[in-house]
Amino acid sequence: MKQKFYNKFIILFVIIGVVLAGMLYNKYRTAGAPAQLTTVNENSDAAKAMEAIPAKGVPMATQTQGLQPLPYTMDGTTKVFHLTAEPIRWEIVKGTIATAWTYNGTVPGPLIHVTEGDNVRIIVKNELPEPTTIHWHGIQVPNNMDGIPDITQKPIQPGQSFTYEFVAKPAGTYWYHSHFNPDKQVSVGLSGAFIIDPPGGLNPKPDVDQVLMLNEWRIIDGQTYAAMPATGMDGNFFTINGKSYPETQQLNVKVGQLVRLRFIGTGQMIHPMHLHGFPFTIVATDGNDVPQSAQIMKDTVEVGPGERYDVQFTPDRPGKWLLHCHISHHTTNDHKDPGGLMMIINVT
Ligand SMILES: [Cu+2]
Repeated sequence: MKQKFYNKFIILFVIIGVVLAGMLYNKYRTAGAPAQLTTVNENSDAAKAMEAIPAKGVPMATQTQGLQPLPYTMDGTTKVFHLTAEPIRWEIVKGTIATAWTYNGTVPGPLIHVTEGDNVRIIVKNELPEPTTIHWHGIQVPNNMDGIPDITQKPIQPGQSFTYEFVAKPAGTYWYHSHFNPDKQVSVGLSGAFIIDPPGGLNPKPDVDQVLMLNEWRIIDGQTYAAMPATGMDGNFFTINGKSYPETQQLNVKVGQLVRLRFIGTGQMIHPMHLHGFPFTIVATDGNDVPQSAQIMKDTVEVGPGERYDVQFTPDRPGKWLLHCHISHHTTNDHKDPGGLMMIINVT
């Protein structure tokens, strides 16, 4: 009788032990598993990142082209610029409208164009539904102007402003972008170009000088999501300066003119950009001039996330010459070919 009681006790003890061990194992497995192996139920950050950008009450853009030169006022010797981070509905190709988070209502944001040594002040207002900051990618700013949330500054809360101030240096092709929740915020539009001219301008001066910002978008059933490669959230639209082909800008050039293209990789994918008709020379990388003895000629340049390549060429014969990404899926609009990262260089 006594023995039977002990047997039951031991069985109960083993069952409780197995259940407890299972619970502990599960807790340990979840904590240690790579993010993509946890389910949305287990990972509230994943669930939040995969939500659509709220579209309710977001107005249509009143402008149709990004990278417009940003006007400024002078305060003594300082150039004063204003940027407002705000949601806008942005048509990236006919019939496809993204709910974008923008600077001043355009994708990309405005072009800040100054000369090396200029004192600049940029007053940033946050009209987004979440905090943000701006990082001045590649510009040699003081640490407290670098825009890193909780490391160099407090995040700019919705409705609040922050003033960035620095000397623009050195000369080159740079860009600015959100550094708060960048996986989402940069993906859905929070970036713009920042060009610093050398004193006296470029020598030789290009006849045509064009910034080309490359990005990926995820738009499903009219809803915009952050395009996050390798998470199952791949992009299905691809843009040059906020537009997919055939809405990308056509660049008009004359035979014999010096053309400078400034590629900026703002998304999370590599885009090997290929020019038909003529090779080009890579004259600057990430804002730094390439010494003439080290310059190489190519017809395809891989533009990775965050990278800038300034390339120059002089067309010697007329035609509609294509410039496009050589990852063929990136020249489609939601799987429809042609589209995406394609534009025409029209040489006359
Ligand atoms: Cu590509």
